[in-house]
Order: sequence, then structure tokens, then C-alpha cells
Amino acid sequence: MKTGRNLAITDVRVIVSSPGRNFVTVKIVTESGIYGVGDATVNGREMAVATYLQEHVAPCLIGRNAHDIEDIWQYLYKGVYWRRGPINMACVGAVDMALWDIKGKAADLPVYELLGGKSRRAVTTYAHATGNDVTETLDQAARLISEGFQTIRLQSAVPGMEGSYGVMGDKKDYFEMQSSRPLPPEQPWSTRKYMNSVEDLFRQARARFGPDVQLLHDVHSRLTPIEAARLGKMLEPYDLLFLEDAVAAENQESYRIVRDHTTTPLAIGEVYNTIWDCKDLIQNQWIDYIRTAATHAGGITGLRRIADFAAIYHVRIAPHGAPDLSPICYAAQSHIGLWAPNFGIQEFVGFGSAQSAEVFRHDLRIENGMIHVGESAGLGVDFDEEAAARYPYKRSYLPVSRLEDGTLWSW
Ligand code: EZ4
Ligand code: CO
Repeated sequence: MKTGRNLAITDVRVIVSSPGRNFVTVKIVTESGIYGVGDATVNGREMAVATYLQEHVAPCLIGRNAHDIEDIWQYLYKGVYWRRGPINMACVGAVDMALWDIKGKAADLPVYELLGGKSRRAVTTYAHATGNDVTETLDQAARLISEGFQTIRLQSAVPGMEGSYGVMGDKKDYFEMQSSRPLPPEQPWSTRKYMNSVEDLFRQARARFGPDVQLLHDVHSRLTPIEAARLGKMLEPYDLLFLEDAVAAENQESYRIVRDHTTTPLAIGEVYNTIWDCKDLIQNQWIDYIRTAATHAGGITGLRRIADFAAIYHVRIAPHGAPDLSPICYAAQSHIGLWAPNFGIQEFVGFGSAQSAEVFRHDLRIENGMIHVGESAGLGVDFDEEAAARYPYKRSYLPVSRLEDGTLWSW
């Protein structure tokens, strides 16, 4: 394809580094010297993405016009017989982010301007409060509220269960939990113990913070639809902004059951890779927030398509913001969040470790619980390859979950 303003791609660099945790970064360089960066991190499967990019994607990009974002997206999607899937879509996502970054730099405009401009002043986020008991969780929530966050995710250890989701005791992250043997840590799960304790967390939270603060909770896909329906009803008096991942939904129809029984708003999507994974959930209005990440669902182009489709059905976007998404993904999602008319909220766990700040330089800042996007052209985030080389890849896994009798469960 020949277009007027050619900006030929001359190099595609794939860097796996571990500044605090593993990230897969793509750097696309053009003949003009303008380059763009993208995040391709798939937590626990980083080398699969890196090899896919290096071996299968990079050769297809050399010589192409970096301005042809849509054609390159289609080429890497339809042009792969296999389509979809987390590995392919993270690679499409990273390339797509890098190309938007390049287009922004070439136009001397921040990416949100290319998307259509600002719909709001800044990007509202929610922060995480987690603790070994209800008091510890709520003390942390109180600190976050005093820092200016108005929406808090609450997770608390389930009494009688060693190591609940999101609660790590004296370990700072899942990396540390794997200690000397890099194999998935195992955590127990008991639906009964969880269901018997979770209401108290929200009862005490409302008693302590009153009605104005927005609260939410991540079930992390551990319930069946009818259990999730019961949980949604149980939590209705505490007025959640949303209940996240109540049920794993490879079968999207599962959410019909939950929806039929509760007015607690529902959110899902952090493991989805395309619009097809959430099509039924959205068009049947079984959910209220779609949580697909730019990295995992085909980049800015993929997320924008999902956002526009979701808007028709009163579904808002609430992109995943875990620590395994690099600052490049945060930047991409912040530009989308500034633009999307149906933006809901952005999950926020900080911009990463001190090591990560050496590697990723960005002009995002958080103030009163909102992300402010700077005025740099492109995504406003740069990647320092020399700094990254100081932090080599370390094999790492997310935990797995087992019932008390040993049965493998959803983590
Ligand atoms: O499952 O970090 O909403 N956030 C989450 C996180 C993610 C893990 C893996 O990406 O659910 O805990
Ligand atoms: Co989640």
C-alpha cells in the first residue's frame, strides 16, 4: 500500500526486562528516527510473546509505512490464520501502541488529540486496599481516601484460609511468593468461608466511611453463576460501584443468571483479548463495565473498538491496571480514558517500582486520585534500553488456587 506520507519502519526491537517485574517492550523505529513504544507483557508467559514478536511479527513490519495503523492491525489479525488468542493479541496490541506513539510524534500531538480530543479533565482511578483482616484493609482504605482517592477496591483475607486472593502477608508481590523455586505458588480456596466473611468487610466499610466513597470488590472468578448471584444480592445494601470477575465467563451466558438476580453492577474482561470475547456480555447488557486492557485486547485500536461498541449498550470501560501492565500500557489507557465518552474508571496500583521508573520515563501524574496526562507528543512515555539491560528477565508465575481437598480451582 502506498500513501502520501511514508514513514518506513526500519527496526523492530523486542526487549524483555525485569525492573521489579517482567515486562515485554516493543520499540518500533522508522527511517526518520521517530520511534514508538508498546507493551506486550503477558504475565507468566513473557518469553512466548517475545519469541512471537521477534520471529513472526517483526519481519512483517520492516519496510511498512508506520502511519498505516489500521492496515497493520488487520494484517496482524486477519493475516494470522489463527486470529485472536492472548499471545497474538498482546503482540498486535504492542505494535498498535507503538504506531499510535509514532503517529502522535509525527503530528506533534498527544495521542488523545488524535482519538478525538479530551472528554474530561483527567482520568479517575480506583486504588486497592488489602489487609490480613477487616481493620487492616479499612485502615489502608482510610489512608488512600486521605490521599484523595474517592473509589477504593476492598480485599481482605478470608478467616481460616492461609493466603487469600490479593493478600500476600509479608510478601510484597507474587514474585516474592515464589521464593527460591520459580513455580506457581499455591493458594487455598473455600467458597463457604469466603461467602461467610465478605459481607462484614463491606458492612464495616460503610459504617466507617459513610455513603459517599465508592467501593468495589474483585472476586477473581471463583464463584459459579448462582453463587455470584447470591453474593451480588448480599452486597446490594453496600452499594458497590461494581463487583469484578464474579464468575469466569468463557461462556458469556453465565452472566445472564447473575444479572437476573441482582442490581449490583458487574464488571469483567481483564483476560479477554478481543471484542468477540465480550460481545454477548455487552449486547445483552449483562455487565456494566468492560475491563479489557490495551495490552491484552489489541492495543488502542482494539480497545477503542470495544469502547465504541459498549457505548451503545450503556457499558463503560474500566481498563485493567495491574502491576504487570507496563507504564506504556498505563499511558495508552490514560489517553483512551481521557477521550472515551463512555469511560468509567481506571484501576490504579501506582506507576511501578523505583527500578521501573529508571526504565520507563513518562509524564503521567496522579493527583487526588486522578491521572493527568502530560502534553508530550505521542504516548508521553519513553523506554531506556540501557537501564532495562540492568534488569534481566527472571522466570515468574502467577499463583494457582486449590480447594481444601486439593482440587485445582480458578485463581
Ligand atoms: O489478576 O495481577 O484486577 N486486578 C487483578 C490482578 C490480576 C493479576 C494478573 O494480571 O485481578 O490481581
Ligand atoms: Co481483577
